[in-house]
Amino acid sequence: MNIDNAEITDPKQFIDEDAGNNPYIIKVIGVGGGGCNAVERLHRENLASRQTQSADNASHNFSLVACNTDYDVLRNCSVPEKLYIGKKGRGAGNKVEKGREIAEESAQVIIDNLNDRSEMVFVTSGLGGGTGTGAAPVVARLAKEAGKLTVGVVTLPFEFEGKQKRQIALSAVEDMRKNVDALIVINNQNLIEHYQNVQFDDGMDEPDRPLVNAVKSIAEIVYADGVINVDFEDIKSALEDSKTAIISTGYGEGENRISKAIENAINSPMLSDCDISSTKKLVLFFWYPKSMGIGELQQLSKFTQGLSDNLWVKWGYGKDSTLGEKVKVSILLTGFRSTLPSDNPQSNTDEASQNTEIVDNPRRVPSYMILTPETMDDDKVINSLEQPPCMRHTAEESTAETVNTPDDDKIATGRTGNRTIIF
Ligand SMILES: Nc1nc2c(ncn2[C@@H]2O[C@H](COP(=O)(O)OP(=O)(O)OP(=O)(O)O)[C@@H](O)[C@H]2O)c(=O)[nH]1
Ligand SMILES: [Mg+2]
Repeated sequence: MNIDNAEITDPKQFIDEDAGNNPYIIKVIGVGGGGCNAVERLHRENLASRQTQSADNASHNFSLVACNTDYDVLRNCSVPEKLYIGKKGRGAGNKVEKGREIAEESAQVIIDNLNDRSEMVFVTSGLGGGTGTGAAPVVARLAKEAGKLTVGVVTLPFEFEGKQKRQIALSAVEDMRKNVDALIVINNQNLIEHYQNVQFDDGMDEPDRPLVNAVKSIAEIVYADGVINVDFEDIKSALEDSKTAIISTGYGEGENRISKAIENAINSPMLSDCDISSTKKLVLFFWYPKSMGIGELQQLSKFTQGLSDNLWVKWGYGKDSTLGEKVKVSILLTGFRSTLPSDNPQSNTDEASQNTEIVDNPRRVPSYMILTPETMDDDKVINSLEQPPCMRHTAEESTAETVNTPDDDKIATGRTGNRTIIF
């Protein structure tokens, strides 16, 4: 449909009829400017990976929707399915209440869009403006009310955007958390702190990487033909009402390749601080090469020993002859405590925020480390404590598609935010 000629008053005009009848159980809705940019990047990456990957690779089995109040953003967005909310075709002017009101007024259009085969919906948004901040919690609520497993993926503003925006965003995090099964919080400021020497064009994709990884990982796990299978109901059991999640895929090669793959998966400098030692549920699926030995499974024990005693675990595996000597691990960690950076800590005592601690200065949070008895005597571990991996971290190491090989090949370390777990 030619949206240039459309009347702005009818929200349905932006729904591309050809893109309807979504065949996938996973759907991603980007809300507001940042959210639309994120689904646009996912769309571009999808087109590129379809050309390079084999037909049975399931990592692109999901549908994408760009949702906005802003006519121009939707017109310029290459995502095929567009969901216009509003009347005037302009944004919400940084007004959260306006974004929320428009979404409530457009509830039926959103409900209609959700009325398809999707069973899991990612709602992604940049928090701090008007549309995404106000409308994303409404979209998430409607998705959950429609019975979908709902995961929010949101960004916190850069420091230069000011304290006021940060406070608005942090309060929207709480709104989101009340309306989703699990929330993934990305801190834009971490981009500047961790990718200082990266070209602007390349670096600006990094905040979207946790979303891209999460969506593709779920698609791959759900559609994989495992020898021991993990299906959508397992994913649902792990994520439902978990409030916090890390969902990612990593690769490992050489000695301790399983540990390295896990580290590669969970080690994202873009994520807001996550205390993964308090993880309640774990889903782990690995693809193994022919050369893998039974003894290598011990690396999984080392990893789970570092998590909580009452850990719920679901695991599966499949063979992948294209991996060469690499191991590939897709992982879901849910229900852990997270801390959010804030300049002015606010009360977070309600039920929805019980997993979240807002810290007044994230740099003061001590690193979290778990040491097993055997590693306590290991000089390499002690050296690693004196110079933790987060100090050695580079942009290259955090890319899930690259194999991460720590300097020290005897131990693997995983880290999110500024916490470190050694296993
Ligand atoms: N990392 C990243 N963050 C973004 C991007 N675009 C926007 N943001 C963040 O998202 C916040 C909200 O901006 P927008 O998404 O443009 O705002 P909006 O939801 O469209 O709201 P209005 O335009 O006021 O209706 C910003 O303050 C940024 O921190 C992007 O492409 N990448
Ligand atoms: Mg906008």
